[in-house]
Amino acid sequence: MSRALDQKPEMTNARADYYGRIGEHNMTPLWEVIHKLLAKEPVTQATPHIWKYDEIRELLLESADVISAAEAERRVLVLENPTLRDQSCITEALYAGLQLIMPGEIAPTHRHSPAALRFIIEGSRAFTAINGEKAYMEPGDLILTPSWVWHDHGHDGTEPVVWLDGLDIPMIRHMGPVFAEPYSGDSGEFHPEGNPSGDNQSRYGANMLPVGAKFDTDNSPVFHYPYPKTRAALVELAKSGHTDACHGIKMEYINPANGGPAMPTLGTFMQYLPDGFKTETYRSTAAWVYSVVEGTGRTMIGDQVFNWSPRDNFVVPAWYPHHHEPDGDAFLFSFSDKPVHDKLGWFREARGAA
Ligand code: GTQ
Repeated sequence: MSRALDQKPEMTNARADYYGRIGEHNMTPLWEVIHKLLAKEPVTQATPHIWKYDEIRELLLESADVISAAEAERRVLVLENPTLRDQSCITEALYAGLQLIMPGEIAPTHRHSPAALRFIIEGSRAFTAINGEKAYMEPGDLILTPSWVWHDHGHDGTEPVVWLDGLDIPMIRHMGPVFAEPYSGDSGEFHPEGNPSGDNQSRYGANMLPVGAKFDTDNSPVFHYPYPKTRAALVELAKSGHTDACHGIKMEYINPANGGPAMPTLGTFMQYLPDGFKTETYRSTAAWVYSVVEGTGRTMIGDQVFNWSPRDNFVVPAWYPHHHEPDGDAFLFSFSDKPVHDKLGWFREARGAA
């Protein structure tokens, strides 16, 4: 017979009395909690959830009447997991938010130890400047602001621009080392202009590296991945039939300098689910935040069904079995804490029905 790790010892008066006395010294018996500390399988406090864009868009746009981007520092509605409210997180390890910037507005330069990704949801011609180099936004683009780089946001276009922010704040907060700093240089609260827009892509994003290039971080030197290029690659790959049963055609954005994830703490992915393709059930120790780019369909997470359309965002917490059923061609962006699980040897996945 195998030993069960989930059996609590019986409580007796003598034990209760003893626990009370050791409690006064800030001690507690491991044997009362070991089954929770060492659960058989990953347990998450997070709940699967979808934020339907058409239900929240007006509220999000209304935030522009409530506060300016400059006064807010970052005008963001944080996507809080329903069972982790007031903790500014979408899973135990991940932060997500929807950021709005209006034409002509600015969000001043700052930097922080948490890393951020921006996945553009609506609008055009806003930009993130990284060390003064502008990345102009179009829907479906991915822009990175790795740990400790100066960044500000601005808007040279004519319509509201909204993007999904993904940050590693909760995991860093858990470990301790969150630092943040506003920029104040000779140029005021904005970093001076840096390289011309697009420089990072020509320098590092053409399957070539400048001779003698050296890198002292695991962050991708490419910080802007425009959607048309990503999309075209996935569509071409689908033609050759290299489709994964659990993921369709799914590609990770990488750091061209080391072949690893684009940032060391946040994995970023785009997946194409061709018309008629249903994925097989999948689960992983890593959690997933999805943003629907194109197409409609549904994702079964545990025993719940989440119907999605473009611009919806939904979360698959750790170890939840899930699968996707697109109605036609669909493109889904996702980000995840997977790189951390990989690096530390914790990553596990299960493919197919359990
Ligand atoms: O744009 O730098 O959603 O610093 C949260 C913190 C966005 C940002 C967020 C941030 C930012």
